[in-house]
Amino acid sequence: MTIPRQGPLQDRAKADIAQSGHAAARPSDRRAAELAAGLRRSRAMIDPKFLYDTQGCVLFNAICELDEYYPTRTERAIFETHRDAIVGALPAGAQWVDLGCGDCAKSRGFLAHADVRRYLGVDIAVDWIRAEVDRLGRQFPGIDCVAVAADFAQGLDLSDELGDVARMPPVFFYPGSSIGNFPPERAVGLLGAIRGQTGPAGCLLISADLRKDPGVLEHAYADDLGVTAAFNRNVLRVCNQVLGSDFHPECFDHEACFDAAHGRIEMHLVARAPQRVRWPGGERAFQAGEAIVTEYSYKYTPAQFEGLLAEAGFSRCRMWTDARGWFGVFLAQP
Ligand code: AVI
Repeated sequence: MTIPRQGPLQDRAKADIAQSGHAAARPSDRRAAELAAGLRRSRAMIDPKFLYDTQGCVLFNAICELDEYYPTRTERAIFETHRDAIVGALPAGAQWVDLGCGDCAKSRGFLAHADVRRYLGVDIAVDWIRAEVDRLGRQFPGIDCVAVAADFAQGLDLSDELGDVARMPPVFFYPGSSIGNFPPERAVGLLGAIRGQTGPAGCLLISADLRKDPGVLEHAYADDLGVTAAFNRNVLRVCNQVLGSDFHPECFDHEACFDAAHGRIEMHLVARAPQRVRWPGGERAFQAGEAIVTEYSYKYTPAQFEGLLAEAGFSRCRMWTDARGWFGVFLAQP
């Protein structure tokens, strides 16, 4: 199973999977308390990390195959079309730092062509990825492949693992446009932490989803088959498991709308009729039409994203995109 790149969201689901091979059956009080706090807010919220239990990850993988969900295949096409130019811009003798590496699939195409001496697969679910990193090591015997446990959504410090970055410049790799699931100020924090570890010759290869017609965006997050709706509603099932609530997922409609003021897709679950949801120690009434916010996905213009990279301390930036200019792969350098 492939889990989406770690954003502000999937870290705990990965930890559960790392520990038990499936989402935890008896989640911690902390998770329950976090869910209850979000549901009590005047605008109810469920943190998007709860979207990614085992079933949520399977549904996310299905989303990536949908006609409407262009990011995955567009990024793949950009990588394939511009592989030589991207590889040509990378430092020689690099250490490849795959942030939220999962099954390492996206790195493989680069490792076959770039001058890489070391591969660091970074993920919170280190037990889960170790087998994948070992497999990568067998495929590329000339590259020293290492799995590193880090919850980089909470802060990134790989200085011990990276060693002398002037001698072996790091190429940080963060594909999948997961940076868009962070609010911009948190995105700058993560990008700044990466910049603080590039050294003089390292760089960051990162993808971001770009602004486009809101109709295209909304369709990508509300597909005709209803896969994204199932993915979104599944979070109420997770909520019932973790919090012990009595949500009826079928009583909520999936909604995805583009908020132009914030430049983000918002995923909502909208109550179909007035209803009351109870859990041990709490309850929440929903009026018909009242929404729970479950995820933000920020979309940037190239200039806006370059601005974030500049704010984080990167002074040079190149972008590769597709013919429609829907998706951007950025190479940021000190
Ligand atoms: C993981 N992340 C980049 C996806 C996105 O597009 O923001 C999550 C997603 N949510 C609904 N569809 C996909």
